[in-house]
Amino acid sequence: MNNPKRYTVTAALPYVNGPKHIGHLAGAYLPADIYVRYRRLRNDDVVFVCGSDELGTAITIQALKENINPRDLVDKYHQLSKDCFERLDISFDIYHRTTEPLHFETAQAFFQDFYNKGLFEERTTQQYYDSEMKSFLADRYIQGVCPNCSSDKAYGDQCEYCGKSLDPLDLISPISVITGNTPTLKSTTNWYLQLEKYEDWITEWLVEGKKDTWKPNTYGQAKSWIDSGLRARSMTRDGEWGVPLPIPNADGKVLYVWFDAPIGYISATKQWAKDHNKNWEPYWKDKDTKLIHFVGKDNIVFHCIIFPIMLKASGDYILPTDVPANEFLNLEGQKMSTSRRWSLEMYEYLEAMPDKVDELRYALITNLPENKDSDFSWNDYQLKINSELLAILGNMINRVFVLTHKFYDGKVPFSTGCSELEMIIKAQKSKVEQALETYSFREAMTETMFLARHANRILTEKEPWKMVKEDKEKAGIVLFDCFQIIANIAIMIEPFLPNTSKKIWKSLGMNSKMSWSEIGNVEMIGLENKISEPYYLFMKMEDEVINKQIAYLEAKTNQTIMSTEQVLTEEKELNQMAEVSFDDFSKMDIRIGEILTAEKVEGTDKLMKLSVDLGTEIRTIVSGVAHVFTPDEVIGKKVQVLVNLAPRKIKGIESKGMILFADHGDSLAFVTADSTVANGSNVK
Ligand code: B3M
Ligand code: ZN
Repeated sequence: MNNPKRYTVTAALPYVNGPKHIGHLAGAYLPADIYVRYRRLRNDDVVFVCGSDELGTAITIQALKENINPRDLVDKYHQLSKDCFERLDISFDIYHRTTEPLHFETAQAFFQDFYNKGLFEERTTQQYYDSEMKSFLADRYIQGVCPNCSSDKAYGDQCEYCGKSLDPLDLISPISVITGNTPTLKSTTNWYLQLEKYEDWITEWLVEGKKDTWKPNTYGQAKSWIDSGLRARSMTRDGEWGVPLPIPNADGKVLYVWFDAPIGYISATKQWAKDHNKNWEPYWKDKDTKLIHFVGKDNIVFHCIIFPIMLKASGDYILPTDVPANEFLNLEGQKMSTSRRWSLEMYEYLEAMPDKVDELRYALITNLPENKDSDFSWNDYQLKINSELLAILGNMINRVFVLTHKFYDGKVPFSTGCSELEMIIKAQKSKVEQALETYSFREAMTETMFLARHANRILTEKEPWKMVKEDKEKAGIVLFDCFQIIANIAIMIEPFLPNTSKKIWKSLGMNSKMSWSEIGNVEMIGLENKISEPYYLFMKMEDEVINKQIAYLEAKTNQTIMSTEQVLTEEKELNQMAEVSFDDFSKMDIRIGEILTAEKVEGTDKLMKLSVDLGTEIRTIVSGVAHVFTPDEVIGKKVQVLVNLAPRKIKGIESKGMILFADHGDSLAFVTADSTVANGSNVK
């Protein structure tokens, strides 16, 4: 194949406004990783860049909710995402951050260049402003009555009920989603990129040029956007948490996050090049480089239209060769959502199954939402492990090793490569390549597993354990062939299940570096290979483990209070139930308190504001009990209170401490104390 050898591969920069779930993983990071690993095995020159998208409204809003400053928020989630990706073997060459000075410089240079070229139009418009937050409200943070269908939950940019796209000024009785206040109109100036000037160009480049090569879902969505006409779009915002505009008289203005974020790919590449003494420019400017963006379907417009227009406008950049966007992954049949607590976060999985990374990768790969939404379920996950990874791949390898130890003293029986096998493997190789080149990773995985099925078929048909009694040499040839298949699988499976690949390779006594070009070699393993003892690649996934995860998901979604901080801690506890030291336990200051007053928090279903007498003081605590108890039922109760939990704001109320409950699915009971116990007594 005559491929250009240089690839710049990007995976969408995740917002650091919370933990990322396995839907994100299946949407962009895992497919990108498979692709990149494949290219590296082919010795292509690849840079795989990603990093945290740390600026913009999504971040400031979450910081407000968690009552911490944006800097602390992004530090926390950047580290969490980075660690998770590492543990999931997503092999980024760099995981950068859009808060790095290098990124600011790079993004500002783009803006300055467009400004100098006169590509912006300066416009003054009226926008909604929340005076309590002292900030303008992004469209998503304004809610009101839809002028079209009268639903009272329409957002500033769209009514989700009737689907009509809206301007915030269209909303009747608008309110700020964040504070609940009625926002006021204030005039403000912003810089609009005149996308409409690129309509002809993008029609030619994308609508005509990508029709036959891009995936239908990506192409279709991009085309329909273009068909409905391009309009100028503001590339700046009022605010502080962003890249400041590099031009005069623009105090208090920052770059729109979707202007700077894709430039983040370029700054990441620059940093990587710096770290490795390389030149970044060919990766973005040499026309022989292929630029490929892996994203989820909600990012298509930005990667297919807006960013390419920016690259084009800047003059000397290459354009994306492809944007293989994925649809969404559901969880147990429902849309995944971190805020609704119907999600499997990457860190949750890793805590529950720390040594089962390839198992997850496999379950996701065989289920990737490549052309339509797909579903992850724990039962399917179990099935994939037990009846595919274990039954087909793991058992086959185990059998071959057992037989070799039993009848051939652990030495690979000697033979010469068989041409039929060579043909079969080469045919698989080209199927897998074809699938990988067209981003059909599910298919590529199936075609790889075909080789393991094939080895099983050989074993079942030839029965070397019987044959060995009559013709040891002939039985040896069967095993020899199986070893060649196993070695070929080790290479072919590397992009998908890197850890499994490594284990197999090592067990075969191979030290050399793997290379894709070796696939098809049917004399890779011979007498000189010192193979390991028989081993199990995968362990059976038991029902109890699966049921526990299903129960956990259900319990989690029934919980009420949503501070991410709390979610993180609680989930850690639920998931692990690990041993704690006495020191850990003694850090908790738990005391007996008495509920003096109770009232429901307005506008919520579950929250109750309580005042609790702790002997030496009376504290306000917000607790998620209003769906179970009336205020009258709780007043006078003696309860246990974790008094040194960091205070946090819930619905605008400062809550200091946490009341302990016995939680049994949907029933909830206070952990009470005898009425004779004095308020403030320590619980030990
Ligand atoms: N941060 C959206 C997201 O996390 C956005 C992607 C940016 S890619 C340049 O889904
Ligand atoms: Zn509507």
